[in-house]
Amino acid sequence: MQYTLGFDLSTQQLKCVAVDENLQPAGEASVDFDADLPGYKTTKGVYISGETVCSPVAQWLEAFDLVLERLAATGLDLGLVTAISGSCQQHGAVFWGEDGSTLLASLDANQGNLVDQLAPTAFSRTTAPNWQDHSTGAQCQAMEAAVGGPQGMAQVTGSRAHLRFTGPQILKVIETEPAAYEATHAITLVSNFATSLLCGKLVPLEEADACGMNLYDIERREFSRPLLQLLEDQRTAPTGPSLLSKLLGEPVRVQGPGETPVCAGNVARYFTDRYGLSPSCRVYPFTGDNLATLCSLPLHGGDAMVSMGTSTTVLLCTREYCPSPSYHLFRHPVLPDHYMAMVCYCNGSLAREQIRDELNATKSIAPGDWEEFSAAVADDSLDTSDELAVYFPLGEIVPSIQATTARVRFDRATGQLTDHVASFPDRRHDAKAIVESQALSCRVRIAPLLTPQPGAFTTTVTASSGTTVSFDGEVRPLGDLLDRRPSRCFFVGGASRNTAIVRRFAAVLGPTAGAFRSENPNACAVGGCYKALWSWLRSSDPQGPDFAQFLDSSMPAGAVASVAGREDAAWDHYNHYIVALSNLERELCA
Ligand code: ADP
Ligand code: XUL
Repeated sequence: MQYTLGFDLSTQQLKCVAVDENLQPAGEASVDFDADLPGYKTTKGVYISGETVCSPVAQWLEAFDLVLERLAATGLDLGLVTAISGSCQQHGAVFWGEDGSTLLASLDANQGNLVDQLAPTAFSRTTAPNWQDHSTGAQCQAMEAAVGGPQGMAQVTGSRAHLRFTGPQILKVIETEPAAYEATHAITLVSNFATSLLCGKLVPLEEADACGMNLYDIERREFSRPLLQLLEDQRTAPTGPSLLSKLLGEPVRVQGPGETPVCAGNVARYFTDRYGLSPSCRVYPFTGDNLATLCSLPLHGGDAMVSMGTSTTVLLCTREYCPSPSYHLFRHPVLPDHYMAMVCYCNGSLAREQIRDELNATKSIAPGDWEEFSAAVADDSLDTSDELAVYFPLGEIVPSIQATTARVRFDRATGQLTDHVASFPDRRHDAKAIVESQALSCRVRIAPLLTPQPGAFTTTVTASSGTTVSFDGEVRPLGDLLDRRPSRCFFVGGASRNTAIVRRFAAVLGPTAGAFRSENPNACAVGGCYKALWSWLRSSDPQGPDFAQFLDSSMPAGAVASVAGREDAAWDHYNHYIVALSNLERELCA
C-alpha cells in the first residue's frame, strides 16, 4: 500500500491526513495552536490588536514538526508516502529575510527542529497577516482607485479590493514598516510557505491561491504590472529587490491538458531523516483552503458546493470568467480553463440559531434544539409564498450592508413590495423565511456564473421583457436568472447535517441533477490529498483522466449521500421571489 498526505494549515490548527491508493482514510493527526502550543499565547490561533489580526510564523514551524511526530506515532509508515500536497488559510503572507533561502536549504535533522533553525533569522517579520485582518481600508481604496474602482479591480484580479487580500496587506507593510519591507527578500502566501518548508527551498506561488491577492491579472496570467507598480511607488527608500522578485516571479500555472502537473520538488532531507519519509516522495504545490475544498468532491463545470459552517460560502466550478464585485473568482487549482467562484456570507448558522432559539422560546423548548425549526423549514403547507425577510444580525458582505432585519410581503405577480411588517403570523414563518432568503441570495448571485440554457426550464413567471433586477449594483434582465440552474449541489459543513435546511436550500437553488451531502469533516486536507494523488498518477500518465474524471471514478462509495432530486415546481415557486428580493435589497442598500 502507498499513501498520500494532505496538510491543512488553517487559522486554529494544522492537520495532516493520509489516504491510501483507494482514497480511503489511512491516518490523521492534528495540532491545535492554542491548546498544543500555549507558549505563543494566541487566541483561536491569532493575535488581535484593534483591526490588526496576525499569526506567529514560528508557531506554524513548531506545528509542522509536532503534526508529523503525531502522525508517525499512529503507526503509519511514512516511508510509503509517495506524494504530499495541502491546503492553507488564504491571503496571509510570510516575509522572508535575506538568509531565509540558505537556511531552508541547509535544514539539518541533527541541528534541532524547524523552529530552532528558521525562526531566529529566516524571516523579516515574525508574524503573518491573517484573513480576519481589517486594517487595510486606506490601501484597498488606493488600489481600487488605480484600476477603475471595484468593478475594475474585479475585472483584473477576480475580486474587488478586500481588506484581507495580500496586495493591500503588503502595501500596508511598505507604508508602515519600510525597514522590514526592504529587509524582505521573499514573500510567500501561506500555501507556498508550506510547500517551501517541505521542499527545503523557496518555491513560487501557486496560481489559484495567487488569485486571492488583488495583484494577479487572472486573464493575462501574470502579476498586474500597474498594481505592482502602484506598490513599488510607495517605497520611500528602495534598497532591496523588486516586488516581483520578492514574490519569486510569476506563479506556477495550473498545467494544461496533457501536461505533467508541476511538482514543487522532493521532500527535503530534514523530513526524510527525521520522520522516515522517502527521498523520492514528491511535494505538489499547496493551495488555498477553499480551493482545496473544491478538490474534495468531483465537481464539474456547473456544479455548486454550499459550505454551511459558521458562515456560508458557496463555491462554484465554472468555465466563464465573468468577474463581479459580488464574489471572488480564482483559477481552478487543477482543472485548466476552469475557475472557482466563491460567494461569502457572514450571516449563516448564527443567524439561523438566533431564529431557532426565538422560535423555541415561544414553545418553551430549550435553546439549541433544532427540531421545531427544522419542522417549520420542511413544512410545505406553511404558506410563506408572499413573505420575504432578511436576517442579518451581523453586517453582511453581499449585499454590503450593516446589521439589519427586514420583513416584507410582496405581490407574487409583479414582485412589488406591498407591506413592511414587524413580524409574521408566528415564529415558524421566520424559520422558513430565513432559509428561503439565504438560499435565494445564493441563487441570484451564482446565476451569472452558470451557463444559460434558453428555453430549457418552464416558469410561471410572466415578466415583461424589460423587467430587470439589481444585486450589488449590477442590473440584469430577470430572464437571465430564469434560464440557468446549477447541475448538482453539494452541501458540506455543520448545518448540512440538517436535512430540512439542505432540502429547502436545494429547492430554491434548483439543481437539475440533484443535491448531495458530504459528511467529510476534513474536506480541505482531503482535497489536498486528492490533488497530490492525482498529480502523482498523472505524472506517469500525462494522457490520463483529468482531475474531475479521476474523482468520478475513484471516490469511495458513500462519500456523498443524495438528499434531494430535481424539483422543477419548487424551483419555479421561488422564481416569484427574485424581483421582490431585488426590490428589498435595493431599499435596504439605498
Ligand atoms: P466552522 O467550520 O465554521 O467552525 P461547522 O462546519 O462546524 O463550522 O458548523 C458549525 C455550525 O453548524 C454551527 O454554528 C451550527 O449552527 C450548525 N449546525 C450544527 N448542527 C446543526 C443542525 N443539526 N442543524 C442546523 N445547524 C446545525
Ligand atoms: C477566503 C477566506 C477564508 C480563509 C479561511 O477568502 O478569507 O475562507 O481562507 O482560512
